[in-house]
Amino acid sequence: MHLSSKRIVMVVLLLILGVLGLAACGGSKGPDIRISNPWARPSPKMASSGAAYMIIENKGKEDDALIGVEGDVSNAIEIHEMVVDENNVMHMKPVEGQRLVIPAKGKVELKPGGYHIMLIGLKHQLKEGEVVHLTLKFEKSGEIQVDAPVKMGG
Ligand SMILES: [Cu+2]
Repeated sequence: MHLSSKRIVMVVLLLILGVLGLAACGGSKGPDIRISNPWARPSPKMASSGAAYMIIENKGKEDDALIGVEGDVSNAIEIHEMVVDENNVMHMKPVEGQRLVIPAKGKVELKPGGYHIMLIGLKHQLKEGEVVHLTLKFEKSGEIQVDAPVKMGG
């Protein structure tokens, strides 16, 4: 008798813990993408391309990936990274497969000297004060609109 009531108490405790656990994580699964501090660099006169930066955070429990960016500011938009070659010279190149993984509970910072969104074939010079509208495409989270103000530095 004593033993079984102890057992019931245990079961009730486990149930309560289970409910609390579900409440704590909101019952949500999958990735949870947040974009912060988007900005674009002013482009020098005559420059044919520009760059945009931001912090992409994934507060969810599943990886996601940035798989493309669209916008009407330039003829094409690519996800780029910086790499150092055998001569210790920095180059930029398109991210392999145009797929930038944003790990669960992690973040990827797009910044000068690192990952960036390359605006290729600018339709006009990017001047401080204007805003670049971009549509980020994620593998699981779908499309996210971002307004990146043109300014010096992040
Ligand atoms: Cu680039």
